[in-house]
Amino acid sequence: MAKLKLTYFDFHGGRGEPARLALAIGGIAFEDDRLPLAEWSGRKGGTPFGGLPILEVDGQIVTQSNGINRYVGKLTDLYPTDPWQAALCDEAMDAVEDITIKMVATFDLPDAQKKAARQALVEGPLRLYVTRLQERLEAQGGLYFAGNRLSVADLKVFVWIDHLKSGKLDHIPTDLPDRIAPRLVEHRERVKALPRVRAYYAGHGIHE
Ligand SMILES: N[C@@H](CCC(=O)N[C@@H](CS)C(=O)NCC(=O)O)C(=O)O
Repeated sequence: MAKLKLTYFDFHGGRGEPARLALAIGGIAFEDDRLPLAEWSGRKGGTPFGGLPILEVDGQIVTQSNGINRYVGKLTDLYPTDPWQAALCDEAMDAVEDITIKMVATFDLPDAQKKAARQALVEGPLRLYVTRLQERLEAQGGLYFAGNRLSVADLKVFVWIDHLKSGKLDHIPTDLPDRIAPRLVEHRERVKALPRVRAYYAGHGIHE
């Protein structure tokens, strides 16, 4: 088995979390390299595209979170082998990327501008992506985004909905998903309740 090292920031969530979860669920040993945010400015310039996560496989590195998700999904049987189901899995992951990029664009705004930008997001793209992702989930039967079983798409959407509901995003109402996409909230609860997901978070001192 290849030697894996996944480098991401030292918080739970974000673009690195689905791969951490997939590897934990799949029982694949990896070095969980968690970079303190304070060290990032000194490291950024040495990374291929100036961002994390980075996956190192036997000394070679690869970037781009969804590509990493696909790779670890293949290692852990959490990425569909059927091409159509794989496309559905990719669709959900890329949709989360789309809306993540719009949210990240508000991070460094001064507070008044951030508030206005996030209110516009809530009324526009955020509402659209949440409701449309729920529709895509329901179109596949309501339980999983692809292949009628857990995949890295479920992990990515779970991490995103968890973040939206966390209260860590100022000016984003934490009950937005509950109000407009209750099936996505149920999906989040289902993923969170998986024994290996619970064990992963318990191992990090998180018992919810
Ligand atoms: N397209 C890249 C984006 C990577 C990215 O922007 N990652 C964020 C963390 S989620 C980051 O490194 N931010 C710090 C920075 O841009 O300086 C991917 O999907 O991995």
